[in-house]
Amino acid sequence: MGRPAPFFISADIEKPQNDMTLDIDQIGKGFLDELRTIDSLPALAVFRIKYYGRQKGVLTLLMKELQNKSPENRRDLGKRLNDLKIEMESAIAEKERQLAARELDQRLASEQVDVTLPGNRGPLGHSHPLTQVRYEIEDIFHSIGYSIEDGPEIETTYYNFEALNIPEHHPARDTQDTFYVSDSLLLRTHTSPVQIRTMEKHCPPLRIICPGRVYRHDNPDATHSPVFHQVEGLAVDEGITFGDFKGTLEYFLKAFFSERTKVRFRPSYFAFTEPSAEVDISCFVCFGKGCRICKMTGWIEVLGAGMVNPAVFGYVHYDPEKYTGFAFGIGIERFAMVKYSINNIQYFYDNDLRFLEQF
Ligand code: 2U9
Repeated sequence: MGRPAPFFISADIEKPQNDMTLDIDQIGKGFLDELRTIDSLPALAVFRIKYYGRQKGVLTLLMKELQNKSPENRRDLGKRLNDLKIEMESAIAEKERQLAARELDQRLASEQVDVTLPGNRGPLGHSHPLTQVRYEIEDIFHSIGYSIEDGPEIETTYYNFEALNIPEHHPARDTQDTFYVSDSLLLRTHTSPVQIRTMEKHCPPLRIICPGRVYRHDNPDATHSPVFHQVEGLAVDEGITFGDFKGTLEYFLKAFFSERTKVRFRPSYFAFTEPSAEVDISCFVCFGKGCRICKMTGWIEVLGAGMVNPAVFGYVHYDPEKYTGFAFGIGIERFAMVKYSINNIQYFYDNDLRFLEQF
């Protein structure tokens, strides 16, 4: 706690007159000794009161004592006391400056900000995994000359069925359980109507993909949802062959899944394509040996496709003798599930961040 307070006590003031000179010298020395031990501004404030306090300050009491001195002694002692007072004031002011500077240094050091540290980033959002997969599919087709088209989600039975070679009472209408808005309006069951509308507007050559939401009257379960997403594609030109069809889809599937992917075309049936095919990729888990993912077949079905049925060209007034084309349909959810080994389609719609944050 520093040194003991200097010797001065009020009783000293009652000393004989010739002792006062000595008091002044001793007080000056004691003052400086004690001042050296002061190491904070609050302690300095207390110290100042001790010497300058109005009632019991050491200097105040000495000043009062002067009145008891003879006039000649009073003048001399008064001058000495005044000098001491000035010296003490300037010593306190200097000490105050030093302490204030030191406290400022300490505060600056403790509050120092390292501007080179990286900032705190807030959590960053990103696109939904289905949107990411859609963008990937779009990018691949865009890079080989396809453009993107879209159209209405509420469609007429003409564009959704008839123009696609699915007449009324055709069994194919039953295979796509439909939400009807009225007798002739429905929620589109595929994005194929967009291709019909585009062909109505543009002459060949045509290379388009049509991404979008589609609706089917299915009960939700691990592999079904009444609303899901497709990217359908269509290429029409003179001289498009089955080889173009196979080559384009093989290129796309290798680009999307991996270069090592093998592609297999199995015969199938769709009213709007002839011949039609279901397209499989080699299992990326067992590479064709057979495992749980590919149900021991070595293959995973990923999309449906085929050469455009010439009957469809009749509806849009394209000459079927001059033009050929191929078309394909991709389920975005199916692609995402295969690519990321997701076993329940409902995860895409639950909006559970623990799932979404993985993408
Ligand atoms: C026009 C002509 C032909 C589009 C095609 C498929 C085969 C197909 C399914 C894939 C998974 C639907 O989402 S899914 O369930 N699609 O198998 N889609 S051919 O053929 C067209 C489209 C438009 C004018």
